Amino acid sequence: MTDNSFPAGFLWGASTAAYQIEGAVREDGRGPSIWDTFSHTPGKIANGDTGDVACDHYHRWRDDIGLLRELGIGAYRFSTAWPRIQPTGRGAPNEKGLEFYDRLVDALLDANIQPWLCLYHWDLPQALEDKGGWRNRDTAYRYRDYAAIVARRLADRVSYWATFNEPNIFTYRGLGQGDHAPGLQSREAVWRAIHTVNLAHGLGVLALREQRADLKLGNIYNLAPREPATDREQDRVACELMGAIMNDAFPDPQFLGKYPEPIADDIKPYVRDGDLAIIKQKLDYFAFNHYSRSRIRWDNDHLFHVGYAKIDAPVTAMGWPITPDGLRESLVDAKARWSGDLPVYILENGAAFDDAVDAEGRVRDPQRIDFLRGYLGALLDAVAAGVPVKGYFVWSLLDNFEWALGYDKRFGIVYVDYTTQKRIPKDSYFFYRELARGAPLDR
Ligand code: IFM
Repeated sequence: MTDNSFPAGFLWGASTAAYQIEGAVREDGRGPSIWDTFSHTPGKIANGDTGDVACDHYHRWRDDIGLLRELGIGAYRFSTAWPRIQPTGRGAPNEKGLEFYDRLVDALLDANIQPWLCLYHWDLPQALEDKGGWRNRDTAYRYRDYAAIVARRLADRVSYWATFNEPNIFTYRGLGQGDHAPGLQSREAVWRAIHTVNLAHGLGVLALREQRADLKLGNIYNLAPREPATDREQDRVACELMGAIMNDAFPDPQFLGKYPEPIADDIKPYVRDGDLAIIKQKLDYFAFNHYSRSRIRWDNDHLFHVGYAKIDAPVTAMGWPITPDGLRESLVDAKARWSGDLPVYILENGAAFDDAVDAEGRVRDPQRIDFLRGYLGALLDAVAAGVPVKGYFVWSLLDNFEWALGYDKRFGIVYVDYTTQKRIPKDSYFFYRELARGAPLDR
C-alpha cells in the first residue's frame, strides 16, 4: 500500500436519511413524526420548507439505486422511518411501511450494494413525543420493540445495522438548543434524553441479536476535536462540557460503562441499577460522522454557557471550517479511547456548497472535490498511524432536506432540482466514482 492508496477491500459508500429524502409523509399509513410537526411550525425552518416531498425518494427509489449502481460503490446507508413502520411508535407494524424497505433492500442486493440500515435518524413518532419522547424512559422500550420488528423483517438480508445516527446532535439540539425537533430548551431534558437513548441502544442491540446473532452492530457517533478558544478557565470549562456532551456522552457508557465526568452527576438521577450493563454491549464496528473541528468559548447567554470561536480556515456554505486534519485526530483519538482493534467506518463526511447547474447542464463543484480530497487524505494518514479504517461513506448521495436549513444547503454529490425532481450527478460524483473504482488519491 502506498500512502495514497486505500487499503485492500476498502468499502466506499454513500449515506442518506429517511426524513431528508423520502417525502410521501402521509402515504401508505405513515404516522406523523416530530420533524413533520416541527417543520410545519412557522418560523422553525428556512423558507418554511418541510420534508413533505423532499427528494420524493419514496417513489423514485429505483432511479436512486440506479445512481448508486452507476457510482460503483459497495454500500448504501439509509434509515428506516419509525413512523412508517409503527405510525404511533407502538403496536402492530404497518405492513406497507415494511414493504417499502423490503423492496429497497432487495433492489440494493440485486445491484450488488450492501445495505447498511440505521434504525433512527431523528424522526421520532409524534405520538411518542406526546408522551415525553426521549425524556421518557419508556421510549427506550418502545424503541426496542421497533428494532425487533425491523429485524424480524430484514435481518435475513441486512447484515450491517446501526442503532442511532448522531445521538449527541438530536438530543442536544432537539432538547437543549431547540433549533431541531422537538424544539425544547432544557438542560434537564438533555440529561434525561442522553440516558434514555443510551438505554435504547443497549436494549436495541439485545433485540437485534435475538433475531440474528451474527449481525454487525454499531452506533453512529459524531466526533470532532474541540479545543478551548483561550486558556482562560471559563473557556476550558465550556470546552470540557461540550466535549462531554458532543463526543463522549454515548461512546463512554457504550464502551466504558460510565458517563463522562463533566456530566455524570447531571445524568445520575436517571440511571437505575443495571442500566449501564445493558448499555455496554459488545459492538462489531465503530462508526462516526465527522465534519469539522471547533473552538469553544464561554458564553454567559447560552443555556449551556457555550459558544463557538472563529477558526482561521476556509468555510463551507454551512459556515463550517474546512479542517481535514480533525478527521485524522478524531480517528486516532477514537482508537485510543474506545474502538481499539474494532473496524472503523466513517459513515458521513461531506460538505454543502452553493452548487448551480451551468448553461451546459453540468454542476461543477470543485470545492467539494477539494474538500473530499483533503478529508480522505486525512483518513489515509490515520490508516498510516495504525487506525483500522475499513470504509468511508459520503454525505450525501443526494441534495436533501437539511433540517432547520431546509433545501438551501446542498450536500449531495448528485444535484436535485426540486421543481422537477431531476437528478444531475455533480463533478464530485464522477470524482468519487474513480475512487470507488480503485483510483489512488491524487493529493
Ligand atoms: O444532514 C445532516 C445529517 O442528517 C446528519 N449529519 C450531518 C448532516 C449535515 O448537517
